[in-house]
Amino acid sequence: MSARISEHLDGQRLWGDLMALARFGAIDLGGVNRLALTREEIEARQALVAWAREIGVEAAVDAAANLYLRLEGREPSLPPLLTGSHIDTQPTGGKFDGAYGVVAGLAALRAIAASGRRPRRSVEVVAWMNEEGSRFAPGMMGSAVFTGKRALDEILTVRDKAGVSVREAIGPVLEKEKDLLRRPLGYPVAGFIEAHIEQGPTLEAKAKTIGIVTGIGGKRTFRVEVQGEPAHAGTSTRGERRDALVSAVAIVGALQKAIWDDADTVRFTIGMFTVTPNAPSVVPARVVFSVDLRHDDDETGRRLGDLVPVICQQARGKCDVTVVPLLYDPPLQFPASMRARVAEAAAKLGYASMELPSPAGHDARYLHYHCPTGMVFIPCKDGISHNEAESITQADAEAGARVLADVLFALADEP
Ligand code: HGY
Ligand code: MN
Ligand code: MN
Repeated sequence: MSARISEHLDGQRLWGDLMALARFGAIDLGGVNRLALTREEIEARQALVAWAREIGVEAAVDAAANLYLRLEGREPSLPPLLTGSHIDTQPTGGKFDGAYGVVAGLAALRAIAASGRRPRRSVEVVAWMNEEGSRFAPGMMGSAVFTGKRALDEILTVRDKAGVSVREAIGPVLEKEKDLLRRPLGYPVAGFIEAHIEQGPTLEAKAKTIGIVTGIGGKRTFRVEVQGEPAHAGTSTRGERRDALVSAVAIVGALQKAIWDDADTVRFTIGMFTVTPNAPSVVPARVVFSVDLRHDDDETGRRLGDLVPVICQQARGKCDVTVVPLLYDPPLQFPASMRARVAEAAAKLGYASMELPSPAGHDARYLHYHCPTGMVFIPCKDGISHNEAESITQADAEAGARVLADVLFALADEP
């Protein structure tokens, strides 16, 4: 019987699964557009369930459409070990953000099954619903509801730009998966380990194969609604107008001036910006835009985030403005015990590793408050992500999955 589970990891199959999953929502330039709860994601979920069933792993789903692939342990009544990530993407997403963690988790289950050994605890791969938050904001809805950070009823009312609610979008998913076991939300979990691409340049620059993630930076998001009045572009004078675009541009300029810092440590992004009615000869009546503010220091994040509504009011001009806070997640540090597990597994496998923080958000952020949580990073080319050009090597994909498999088995088999 082999010493390590990772010796049974099938890297070829792992890579093949990543390429196969990327076909669901494939777009030009090698990217993927697989938004939460869309047909493309339903089809990708079906593929995951089929792959899991090949090794006798049963699938389950909960009321938030989180998908669970469970490899039973010797003592199934014990709280399971969870791994996984998300398979929804950004509109100009890559093949690997999220998908890598789910596919690597499934590869780890296959390796355990192939080893002929079963750990005490069951091990489950989870595809958390709507991590990216690009169709329905804020993101990380599935893990937030599972861990009780948000109420299911609250997220079900959120609507996308077309006015479709999460409730209306989740229906077809649960209908398609009506043959799957149903899971309660928030059940006890022994631990969560998420494998993810770094989405930054550090590991590649330092020639490290494995990232031992120390924690996740703070994140605050808002929706800003600027309300003016539609008018004729030819007959209304500037003095008469309540032009929502003029006010929105003034607000954006004031926010950037107040929040961007010379040291470039604050990540301030306005990624979504919609104008209504968005017609060439109509003075803009309404502008809605997003604010995404990140910082690894909680006091700075609090101070700068608190400025957002104040500055919006000050710079609104003749329009009305409403600022809707969506998310306030403080920075966190993963427990040393989980970081040590990742470091130990990487060292035993001979992979160069280093500790580093994650400025990007992940579902591990919420699982951290539910059970002992850690993350394993692998490098991505030039740190590119949320971009069709996102790229990793097969060797790094396999290395991360091997570390994941050994960590999962060690944690799941603990006395
Ligand atoms: O936005 C984030 O940090 C994550 O990639 N969704
Ligand atoms: Mn991600
Ligand atoms: Mn992402």
